[in-house]
Amino acid sequence: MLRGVYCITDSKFGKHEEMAKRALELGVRIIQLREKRMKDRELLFTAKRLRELTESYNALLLINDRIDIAISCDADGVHLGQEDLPLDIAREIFDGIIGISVHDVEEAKRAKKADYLGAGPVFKTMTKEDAKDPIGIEGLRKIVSATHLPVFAIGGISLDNVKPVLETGVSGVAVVSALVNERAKDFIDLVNRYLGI
Ligand code: 3NM
Repeated sequence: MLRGVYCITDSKFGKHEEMAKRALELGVRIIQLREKRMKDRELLFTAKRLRELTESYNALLLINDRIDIAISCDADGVHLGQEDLPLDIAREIFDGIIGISVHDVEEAKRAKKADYLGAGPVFKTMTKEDAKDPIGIEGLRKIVSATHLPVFAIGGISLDNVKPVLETGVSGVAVVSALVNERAKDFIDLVNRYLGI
């Protein structure tokens, strides 16, 4: 199931539930709740609502950063950055899918016990405030070659630039803004067609 379009919800672009529902209706089967500002209680209730929603579409739900919230809402997985809890500690306390953000081959090799890698930003993105410099298609290709794990490319990916991204051999693409415009369906269809989903 770790293939295809991976939708990250971000409250900058609208309500988490609305973003997730739209993506699910268009055929996306992996949703990540990414929320940096909400109070814990509101975040938990949001996560629980997303859990119900994703379950009804038979889709995966992952929670960004927060293993406690992932456990509490019975999510399928968590996504962790380089500054979050180390992978081996996360494994000890969380029984589910663990994805790790990587920026280069060294980080990809260090994350070899993850279930998947998020590699990026591939292109410049306005969505993540503290995004690093883009790794480009070549940087992505190097990461894909250095790991046997499924790789999701992330960062600035849109209908206009997704083809060369797919050609690197990634398992999928993780996006925020590409799913909040009127071309979202074309984007999903293109990715699914390319990956044979
Ligand atoms: N993480 P968009 S880039 C959430 O490089 C996130 O780890 C990134 O949003 C990373 O698809 C990013 O709108 C933002 O560019 C992705």
